[in-house]
Amino acid sequence: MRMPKVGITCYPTQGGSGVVATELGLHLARHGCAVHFISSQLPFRLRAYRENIFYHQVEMPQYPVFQHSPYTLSLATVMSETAVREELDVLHVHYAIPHAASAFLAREMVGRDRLKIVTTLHGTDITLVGQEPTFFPITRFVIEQSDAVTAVSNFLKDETERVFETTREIEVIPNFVDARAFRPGAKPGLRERFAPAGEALLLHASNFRKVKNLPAVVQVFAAVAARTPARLLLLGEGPELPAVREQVDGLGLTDRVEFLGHVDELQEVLPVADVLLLPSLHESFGLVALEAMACGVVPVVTDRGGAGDFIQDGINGFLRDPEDVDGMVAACLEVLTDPESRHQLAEEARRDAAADFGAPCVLKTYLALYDRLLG
Ligand code: GMT
Repeated sequence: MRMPKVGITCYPTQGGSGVVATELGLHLARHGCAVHFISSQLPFRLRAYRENIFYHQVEMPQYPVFQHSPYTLSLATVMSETAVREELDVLHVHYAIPHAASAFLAREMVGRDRLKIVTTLHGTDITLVGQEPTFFPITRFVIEQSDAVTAVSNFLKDETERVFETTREIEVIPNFVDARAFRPGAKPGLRERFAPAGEALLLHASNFRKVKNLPAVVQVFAAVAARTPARLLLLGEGPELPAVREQVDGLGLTDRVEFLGHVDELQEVLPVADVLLLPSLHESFGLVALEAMACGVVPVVTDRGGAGDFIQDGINGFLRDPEDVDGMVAACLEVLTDPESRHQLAEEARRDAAADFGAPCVLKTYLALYDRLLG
């Protein structure tokens, strides 16, 4: 069987959609597919040479009449040129805006019969950005025009159908975790470095946007730390960071909260934690919660969104309303003060993440989709 040649476009920075796209490309390449990343910057997990992986940089020329360089057009050009030169079968774009629009233009230039577009919806492209009045019609258009559309959760599929009133078939293909990299067991000495007196460790990782509901992270931690010795690790950076620092200082928690900034190798830090907190206002999937589960860390996650596809409340983690601070505190305390319950939750979490959401299982689903499209 000939393996498909796939072009992948994503946001190359630390966001979950970029992580999923990059990991998918790496797994496809290991499987024998030629994978061509087309992006403005090398995705951060691709920094070493790897067989079957190619990178095509999209330049953004500056010109005096441009107020803003038209990235969407430059991307479409590199997509179409790469598709012709490398005989790509599929352009798989992650995040609809503007990637699916560029892919649409590229396919028009190359020929509809020669190139297929797969658009994977990740969340904010539908729940936030896509609903901006200036983007709404084009988001709906590119969803309709893609040869296949996937969403990372049932929640996101339903939201897309509801908001865009589309009848386009949307296949749910969940995010996945590489359970060989994300696994229990912290590096020797690392847990002691973060919790020198043997305190419990809570962890939150995100891009520190409003949607992540950071005030709740700090409130939950404050209430937990008042009842049991604990520390909080905050990973990531973003616009809400100054407000979080202020809240932490205001509550007198400065010496119990550690800000680690961007951490590329999340799998090295996650296993030190007891609990992962993700109380977002909504979260289409919550990849970091799945990665935490694979490391045997118990997730306490928002119930608004798609996390219910992989978290069973009280069995392998907890789902709580993002405003239910007391409920999240109670869930954390159950994990931290009842060793038997903690062991069962963590073990179940690790098993479920690796079995149903492990990379090999989800990779097969994407390959089957490409196969169907290419006939
Ligand atoms: O969470 C973000 O703000 C980043 C965003 C992205 O595009 O990287 O994350 C979205 O896609 C991730 C990967 O599929 C999902 O795990 C996140 O839940 C989703 N974010 C939201 O829905 C807020």
